[in-house]
Amino acid sequence: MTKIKVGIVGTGFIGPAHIEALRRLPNVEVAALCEVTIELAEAKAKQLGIPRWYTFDELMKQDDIECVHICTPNFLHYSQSKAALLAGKHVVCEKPLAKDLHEAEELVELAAKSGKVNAVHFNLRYYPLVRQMKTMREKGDLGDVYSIIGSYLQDWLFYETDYNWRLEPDKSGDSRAIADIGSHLMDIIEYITGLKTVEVMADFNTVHPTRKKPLKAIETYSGKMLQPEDYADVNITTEDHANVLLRFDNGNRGSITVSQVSAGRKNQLKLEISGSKKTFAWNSEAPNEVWLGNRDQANQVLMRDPSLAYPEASAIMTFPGGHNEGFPDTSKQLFKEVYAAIEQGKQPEKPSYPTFADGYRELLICEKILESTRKQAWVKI
Ligand code: SOE
Repeated sequence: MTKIKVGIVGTGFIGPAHIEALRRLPNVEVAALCEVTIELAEAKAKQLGIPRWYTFDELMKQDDIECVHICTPNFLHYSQSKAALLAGKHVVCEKPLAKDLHEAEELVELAAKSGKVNAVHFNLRYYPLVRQMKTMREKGDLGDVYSIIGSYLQDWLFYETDYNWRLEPDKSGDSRAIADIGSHLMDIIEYITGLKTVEVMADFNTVHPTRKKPLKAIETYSGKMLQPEDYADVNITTEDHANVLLRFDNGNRGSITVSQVSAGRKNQLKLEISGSKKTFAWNSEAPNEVWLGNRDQANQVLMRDPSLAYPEASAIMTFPGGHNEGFPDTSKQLFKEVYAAIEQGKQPEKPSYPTFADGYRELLICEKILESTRKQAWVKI
């Protein structure tokens, strides 16, 4: 069997997560990586056990590399995805797809013209019980959606001494908490319910208007290791915390809260979707169970188990019930669907995985949320 050769662009927090997930697929070989300098590329390749290493431009010239994964800071996603498509490669890009809507639009068009497979790493869709909730809704088990309450809370930016490139708008964009984690939440809300968000009213807060920037380079989540003398003061303009009211295209309402300064909440997405038949409640920190709330009978807890779920959801489970699956499995399941398409050589008409068009949609929602907090008014999407 010839395996599909893949190149990884960027090796911070998420690049190695892509590598691990790809290594669990039988039809894929992680053949190369690239970094900003050839020295760093070599060091990372040796550390991660990757046989070939390059700078970005050199990686693009490798004809045997069929697909690249863009795992760099946000401001590079557009130029690197564009270059990869122009070099004739399939592209899996981290979210957000680009820094603004114009860039994202261009990528959607370019990808469509190229016919190459394009995907965005909205991996939370691949928690099996997220797919189960979507399938239950499609089969009518939820009924009409009455209300949605969501939150995504983290604490890795809790202290003013916590720092990362995501705090710098020129690298990350003008929104932070909403773009970084609110985007996942907004994506799975639309994915599960099938509704479109049509209007938003947002209120942002920057809890730490000044932060202490480390004087040496650090990677996502590793700032906890620094000492006080290693910092300089920096003004922060992006949000640590945001509340957003939502109106959906069925006329009903919802709200989300996102925060990167909630002590003890490491990486918790919670969702409560109430319909005319029941309520779904799910928490990403305990992803192997979903609570099903009923008005006229006892509430239920459905555990992730391929023998209990709809086939659409058990298709993305590898292990039996009680053998918990988590964050690393989500990327594996997403890539499994992406590489099935790559085997066919082109983007399918109706991809099962999130595409550049979904990346565009998320940027559009985030941009409207930003506009709303600036105007302190409802904004239509
Ligand atoms: C950082 O906040 C981050 O890594 C996000 O960028 C991811 O999308 C999410 O998985 C966890 O947190």
